[in-house]
Amino acid sequence: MSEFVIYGIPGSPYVRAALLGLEEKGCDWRLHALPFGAHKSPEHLARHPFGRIPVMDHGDFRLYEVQAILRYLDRVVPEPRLTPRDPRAEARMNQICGITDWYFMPQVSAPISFQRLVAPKFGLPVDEARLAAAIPQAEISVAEIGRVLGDQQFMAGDDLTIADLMLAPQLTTFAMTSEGRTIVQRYPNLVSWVERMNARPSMMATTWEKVTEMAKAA
Ligand SMILES: N[C@@H](CCC(=O)N[C@@H](CS)C(=O)NCC(=O)O)C(=O)O
Repeated sequence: MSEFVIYGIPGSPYVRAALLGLEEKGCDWRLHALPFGAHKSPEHLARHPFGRIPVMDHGDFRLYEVQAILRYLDRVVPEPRLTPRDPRAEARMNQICGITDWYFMPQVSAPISFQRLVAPKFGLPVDEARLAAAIPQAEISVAEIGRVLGDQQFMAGDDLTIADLMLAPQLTTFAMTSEGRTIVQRYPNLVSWVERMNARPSMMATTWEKVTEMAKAA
């Protein structure tokens, strides 16, 4: 099987979600690291006209959008399976993927986690007013994710699925911020899920530090 190549910037939660899928499947992959801001360069816009990361190459097949990447990966590398067979569990997986893309990313990760953890690393100003205004929506997102998780081990049941891989880079990072820690701690089931996810070899292999080291070594 051809190697998978991921174009992205170390630290991006969407890049990490793609890498998690590759790690969970035990695939050979390589990061084509881009410097901060290079996702808007003509070279990258030729790969991804919307100027986002990641982009994946698998042989002569190029794909962007992390849900599409993870679903493709689950088809071409069937084991371990990351999509439930049960229709309702699959629907829950899809629901969490949608919540991650439509609510958690724009309403929690961008206004809170990015400001607290990413902006300072790149010398960007922190917009405290935007951050404070995002707290009520963050509380809704976290409460709803906690409700969906219930007493299951993973977001769509007792097996790891694409939903966990989509959400983990964002929710575990949010839980590292002071605001996120306070909110997540209200839900012991989510605290356990965060610990369970952080303990997975795939998560440990794709921390910001590890991916930055890989980018430097490439
Ligand atoms: N729906 C896209 C979202 C990707 C995304 O938003 N990636 C962020 C990095 S985590 C990005 O490229 N941000 C650059 C920007 O918003 O200009 C996907 O699944 O790939």
